Amino acid sequence: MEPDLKRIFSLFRAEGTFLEGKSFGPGHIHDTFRIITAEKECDDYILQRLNSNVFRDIPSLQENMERVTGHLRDKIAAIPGSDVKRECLTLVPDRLTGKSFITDAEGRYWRMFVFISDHRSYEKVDSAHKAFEGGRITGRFQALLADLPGKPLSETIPDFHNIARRLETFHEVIRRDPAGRVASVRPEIEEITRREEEMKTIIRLGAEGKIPLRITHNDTKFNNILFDKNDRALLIIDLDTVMPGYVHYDFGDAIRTAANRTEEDSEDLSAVSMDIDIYRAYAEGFLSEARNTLNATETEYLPFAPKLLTYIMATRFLTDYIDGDNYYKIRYPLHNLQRVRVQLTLLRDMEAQYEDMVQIINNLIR
Ligand code: ADP
Ligand code: GN1
Ligand code: MG
Repeated sequence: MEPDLKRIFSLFRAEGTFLEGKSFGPGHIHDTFRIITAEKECDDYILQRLNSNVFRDIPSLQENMERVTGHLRDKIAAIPGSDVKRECLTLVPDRLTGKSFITDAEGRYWRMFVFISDHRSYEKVDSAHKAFEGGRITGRFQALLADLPGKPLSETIPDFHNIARRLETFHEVIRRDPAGRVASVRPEIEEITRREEEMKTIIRLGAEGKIPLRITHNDTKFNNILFDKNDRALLIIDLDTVMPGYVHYDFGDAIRTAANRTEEDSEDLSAVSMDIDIYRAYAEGFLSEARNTLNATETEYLPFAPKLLTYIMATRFLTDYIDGDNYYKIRYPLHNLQRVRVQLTLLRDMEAQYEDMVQIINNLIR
């Protein structure tokens, strides 16, 4: 049944009259709607019905979100010339309780943000300038959250980027083969399994105490960065997975998406490759903000991060395909498998360019 957006909107402490609500954006996880208000001077809003299959504890997730947006708001407000309303997400409270979410009659959770007007977002990146800007805003995000006070953030999805755990799940679903698809994806399974040990490098360094857990975004896919009309990066959105993690997760996922010459689900595998100029520009922007917070081992392993995140996504998409497509939204039956093939193609290309990737970071930190 279609949700009654007008009624749900009325439960939040928003300004303006509901004019229209429609599906919005490219997200794979929540149901996202843009609410347009009747008055020109009032903001529009983003209303989201949250995916509680993916996020099992929405109250804890929203508590993270309130702490993170509150901290960012205070710090950004202190930067001369900043525009807090456009450089930070604004949660709209429930009219009755003041909480940052509501539940509907079916027990589904909803939340609302002020819509960042007149923004741009990109699935792929066609200029070094946009890449630098994306890197800068993600590096700044990391630096601004380094002094978040209080207890550690909740793990909204436990072991989200823990590749050892992801691989356990992967092998478990292969054993069950619930949709009878394993026989048709043997080459892809082999590509994953032969890289398993190499891909545990980052968690191994963490366990050895060589790299620290930080507050990371964990979903720095390029379309989660919003730009203004002059292509200056405003902010990074989609804060559901902000939680303790390694810096490599943020750098890696951004390169995976920004430096790929085509979309994550491109039908044309020959178009998939990593643009090293985009990698360089993103790294430059990222390090311009984050380099002083990183230790030598963290920077040394930055070039490895894009390979890891591309591999993690290949593993997750393939797990979901074998499982019968229960996690990611798909638009056609082989959609997840196409995503797997794109990620594996991209990974092979990163491997081919790895020496250059290392050299670029070495030059930037010299
Ligand atoms: P998902 O986890 O499903 O990707 P997001 O939180 O990223 O959900 O939101 C989905 C899309 O909605 C984004 O890609 C973006 O286009 C849009 N969006 C989300 N929040 C805002 C906002 N405050 N202002 C403008 N657009 C937004
Ligand atoms: C999901 O929410 P969205 O669409 O930005 C996923 C990410 C993946 C991405 C792949 C909570 O991100 O981990 O990298 O799809 N988010 C979650 O497109 O699983
Ligand atoms: Mg998103």
